[in-house]
Amino acid sequence: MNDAKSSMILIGIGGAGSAAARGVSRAFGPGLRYVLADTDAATGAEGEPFVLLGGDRLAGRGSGGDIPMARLAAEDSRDAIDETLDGARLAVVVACLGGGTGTGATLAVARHLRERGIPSIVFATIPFEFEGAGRRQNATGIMSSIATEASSSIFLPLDRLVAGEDNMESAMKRAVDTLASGITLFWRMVERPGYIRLDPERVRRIVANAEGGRFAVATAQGPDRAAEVVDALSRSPLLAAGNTPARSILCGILAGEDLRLSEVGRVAEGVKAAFGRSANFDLATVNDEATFSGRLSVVVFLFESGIRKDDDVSGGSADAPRLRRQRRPRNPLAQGPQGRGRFNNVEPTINDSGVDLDTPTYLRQGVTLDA
Ligand SMILES: Nc1nc2c(ncn2[C@@H]2O[C@H](COP(=O)(O)OP(=O)(O)OP(=O)(O)O)[C@@H](O)[C@H]2O)c(=O)[nH]1
Ligand SMILES: [Mg+2]
Repeated sequence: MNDAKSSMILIGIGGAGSAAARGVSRAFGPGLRYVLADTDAATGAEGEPFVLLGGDRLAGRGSGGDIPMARLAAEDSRDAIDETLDGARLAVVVACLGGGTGTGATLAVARHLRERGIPSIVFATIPFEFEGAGRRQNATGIMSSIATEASSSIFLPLDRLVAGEDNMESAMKRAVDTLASGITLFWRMVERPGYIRLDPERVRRIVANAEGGRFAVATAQGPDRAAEVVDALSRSPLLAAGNTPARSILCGILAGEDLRLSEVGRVAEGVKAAFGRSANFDLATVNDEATFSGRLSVVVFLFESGIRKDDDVSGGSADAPRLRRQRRPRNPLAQGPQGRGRFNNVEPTINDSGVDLDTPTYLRQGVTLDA
């Protein structure tokens, strides 16, 4: 169900991106404003808010993995997308990179949101290793373009999202569940908080001024649950990013009514100690007595750039010119310094289809070289 009053909208793109957005909507319950967008007419269930991308171009049959086609389809459908954006002040986009629509349409939608002056945070997964080099190259070839268009972007390698999972089917399912639970928590921190809430305008400013992002969720129960959660988060591969310090930290605590004040303090202290005391730190709590009695779940979002601790965040909103500033595209999978010597921090060459031409041709075309 859509809540016209909400200024945050969730946009699920492509088959798997739409499944993740639907998962968030189900977990949140009524009131979450969302829309699904796909080139495949079968994605939208009856009664669901759904935009069919590229109706004339693709006739609802999906893009069949064609990234440039999916991107054109999304551009064709800008008016239909616009109809869903009325009054939106922050867009959360979720997509799974690798196929045609989740990859190509996501870039087009992120660009469209930027042109409309709506800050966006894109959650995008990178295919599993077992999906093969082609799909992974589709994803890695477009990441820096998406990072440039979106206000902030969080790229989640599926392998890291479910590290340690061996069974393929449960890994697939758990990956989407983890992604959906992180976004659900984000939503609840803003729109259905417990004792401490995040101000939606402040979140909007953080996202609008951020660059790279990371997120992870950890859950524990028992007397030491706060310390265990902090320990798990500080070791999470999803939050590790070489030497890139976090500039903004959003921390959400989900618990039942047994949440103790000392636990809130311990989590806040532990997260600050793990991810940087000089970063801007925002905390929210979310109550969930029905499912969370005894359990404590903490989500941490790290943004590599954002409003500084001493910035004035009291008034105003992110302005469109700021959204249009040039960003330095980055390789979100990189764990350390990017590039060396004269290639350090060099802008990649991206063609009109979003393909990174600095990637060697043999890699882009999936040619195997003899050793
Ligand atoms: N975890 C998980 N990931 C999935 C699942 N299905 C697809 N994916 C991931 O999502 C990526 C994109 O697949 P789809 O969403 O099917 O593709 P699409 O965006 O609809 O693109 P086209 O159908 O080619 O237009 C895949 O490469 C996988 O990494 C799933 O059931 N679970
Ligand atoms: Mg599809």
